[in-house]
Amino acid sequence: MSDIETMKSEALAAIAAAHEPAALEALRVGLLGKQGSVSALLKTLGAMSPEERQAKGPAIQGLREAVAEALAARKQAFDAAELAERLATERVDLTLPAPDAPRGSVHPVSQVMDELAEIFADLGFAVATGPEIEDDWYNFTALNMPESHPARAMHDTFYFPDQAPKGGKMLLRTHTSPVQVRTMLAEGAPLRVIAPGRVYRSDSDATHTPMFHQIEGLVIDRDIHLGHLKWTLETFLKAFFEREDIVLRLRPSYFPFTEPSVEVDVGFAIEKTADGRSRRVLGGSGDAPGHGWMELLGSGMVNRRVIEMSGLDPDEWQGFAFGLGVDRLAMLKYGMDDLRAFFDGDARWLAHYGFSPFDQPTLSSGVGARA
Ligand code: FA5
Repeated sequence: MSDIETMKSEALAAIAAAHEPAALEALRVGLLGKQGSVSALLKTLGAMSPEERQAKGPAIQGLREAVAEALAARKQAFDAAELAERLATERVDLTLPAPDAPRGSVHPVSQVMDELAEIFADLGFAVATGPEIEDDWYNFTALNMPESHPARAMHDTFYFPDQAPKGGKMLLRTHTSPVQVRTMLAEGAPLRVIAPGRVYRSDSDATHTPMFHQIEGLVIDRDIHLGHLKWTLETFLKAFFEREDIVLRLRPSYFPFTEPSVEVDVGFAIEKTADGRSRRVLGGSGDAPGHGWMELLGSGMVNRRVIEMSGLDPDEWQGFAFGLGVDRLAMLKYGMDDLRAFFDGDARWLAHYGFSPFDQPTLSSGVGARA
């Protein structure tokens, strides 16, 4: 038997006899490690003449492969045995009581999203979604903002260098309104949907963050008018703030994708709560002494051009749409002052403002958490 054959059978026998992972690892280092015997043999290949290398090379390479394979197979056997032993001995007792103080908490934005979905589901709205990396046709053009339309500049857009499929550029969507177009194109009419999600703008101060959350609402049907929009918003805001004395102020506004367009303000006052937190409580007119108006959302009747570009006949189908800032709603309901803290990831802030995961919002027991 050649030296190499002898080395191989000795190595394979030693690997087969290794009785624990540490012994196997020592063998691996001794054979294939930097100073290992097989590695040393491999290094001799470099100094051989081409003829010699042709004669001895395959045997040396074969030795390395056989040793590596045997080591891997033995290691796999050890791992499988260890797993089998753990499965046989480790147990989780699901009957044990939960810890007194659960450590995780639900972020206020997730809480408010759940509350909104609950309320709108009760009003018969389905949930629609769209991509966060959007095509500028859906984000702008189809919403009646052709290239060089001045309203595009209002959005401080993050663009990608890539070309979009329909020309123009790819971008991070600046609002949830492109989901209006995507849903009309995919599902036709009639429609009653909300589209919650993340949106992005190059903007940062106490009431603006570069990433924030919006929820879009869209109703398309025959004979829809502004009264339906006002009723829907009033009903939703009363359920969300859990009070009947909500007063809305509708102001004429401008969005290229709605006509007429309406901005909605809500009356608020500042109150000290028992735990010392200042909380903005809504209710009553914003013109009452000590009260003010806070802008909550943009809305309006869907522009005929948008209905047309979404593949529907505007003489047959009309609708209303609204878009609101979820983070601002959370601030207003739960009394936070700085929007940037929402995304700092500070565990103390979350412990203070987070919600119990066990407290699910429901319309019957109240959408506000009682944490
Ligand atoms: C829009 O984004 C329109 N798409 C809304 C709309 C939808 C109008 C459907 C008509 C029909 P606007 O840019 O005003 O509109 O933003 C809507 C809301 O998002 C604002 O009222 C505000 O609450 C919130 N918002 C806007 N920018 C920021 C930001 N940088 N940080 C946090 N919230 C923001």
